[in-house]
Amino acid sequence: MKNKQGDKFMAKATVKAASLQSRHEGAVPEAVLAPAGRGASVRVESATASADLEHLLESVSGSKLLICIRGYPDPDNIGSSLALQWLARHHGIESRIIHFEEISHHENRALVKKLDIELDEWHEGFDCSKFDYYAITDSQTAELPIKLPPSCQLLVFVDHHKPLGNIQGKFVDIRENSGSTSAIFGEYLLESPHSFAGPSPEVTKIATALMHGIRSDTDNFVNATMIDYRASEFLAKFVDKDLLALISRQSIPAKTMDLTQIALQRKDIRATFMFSGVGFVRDEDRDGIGQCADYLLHREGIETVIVYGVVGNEYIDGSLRTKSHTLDPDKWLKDVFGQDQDGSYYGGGRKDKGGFQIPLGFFASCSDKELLWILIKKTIDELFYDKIGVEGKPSMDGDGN
Ligand SMILES: [Mn+2]
Repeated sequence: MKNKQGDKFMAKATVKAASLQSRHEGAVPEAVLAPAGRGASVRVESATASADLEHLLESVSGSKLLICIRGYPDPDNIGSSLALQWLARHHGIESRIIHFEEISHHENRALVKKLDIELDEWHEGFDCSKFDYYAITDSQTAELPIKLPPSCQLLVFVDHHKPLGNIQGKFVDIRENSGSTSAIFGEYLLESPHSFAGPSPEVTKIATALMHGIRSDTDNFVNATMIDYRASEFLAKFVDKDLLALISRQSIPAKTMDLTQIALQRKDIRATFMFSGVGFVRDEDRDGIGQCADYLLHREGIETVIVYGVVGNEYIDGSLRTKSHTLDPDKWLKDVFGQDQDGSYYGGGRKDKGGFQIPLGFFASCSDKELLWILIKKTIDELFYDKIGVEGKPSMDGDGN
């Protein structure tokens, strides 16, 4: 019965979104609507989005929702998940937030600990069968690393990246013109008839998490858009400023510092590009790769930095950071690495950052790690050199190890 109601909602939302599109000249993001037809997902836009979400949640009142954090938990997906949990609860929907990867970044561990956020880490014994629906926020795809029961359907999908493939959910709101998913959820809360207002410890917790999400995804508002500003203006009233400062001013872990030193030693500068292969990195230090790239981008004359390494002896993980006005990280990484056999891209990104992951597969069992790294580094570097049109000679700067 619930599904039937959900389908009804979908038809309504299609009509709403279509009428909106004609009203908003110039301000409509590229893909407001997915192609109509059987099973087509609905992409809604601001102004109806929050009302549509409220209607949908009301239509499945009494159900159980699994809110999934795809990839590594970060401020944007944690804040968004908390906000969705709050909205769902006001419609009598019980939910759990689950993540599949470890919380590896020290700031994110501080966020969860200081705000006392309840997240479940996936484990074999986790019972998915009781959930009627699932939701995904802040992710480019709706694929999960686990199999949910076939009856469990995608209820809510909200994101601000370029989507990978067609997302089929009952409510899909993808806004590439937002700097963060947290801002989109800030808008839902602002427009919610359930009055998101303090003072209450829960409102403070959610607002602080969302504000941290917006700040961290927009590089402290440098890349913020109107959606981020509007949400921040609203959330600021409820934020615990001391706590926010505490969460975002954590010291850099020694491991990240070490990794940055290695990245500097192994830097390979080609025109305005800096590449650095840091070798084998422990799984829990994986976020250090992105932090290294952030740091190296400060170097004068460098516009784009790519740091990569082998994480957990399982896959090659890389982070791209750029301040170039012309380089599109998403397109650049997709051009360099292409797709796997299933048609999924190895890399992607947005505005000023991107990343890639390439499984080592069979080669993970190679006993000579030194040799394996030489092979990996040569292969990756040649792809980069080819892309930017330089020969694979030793660089003028750095030893290029
Ligand atoms: Mn995000």
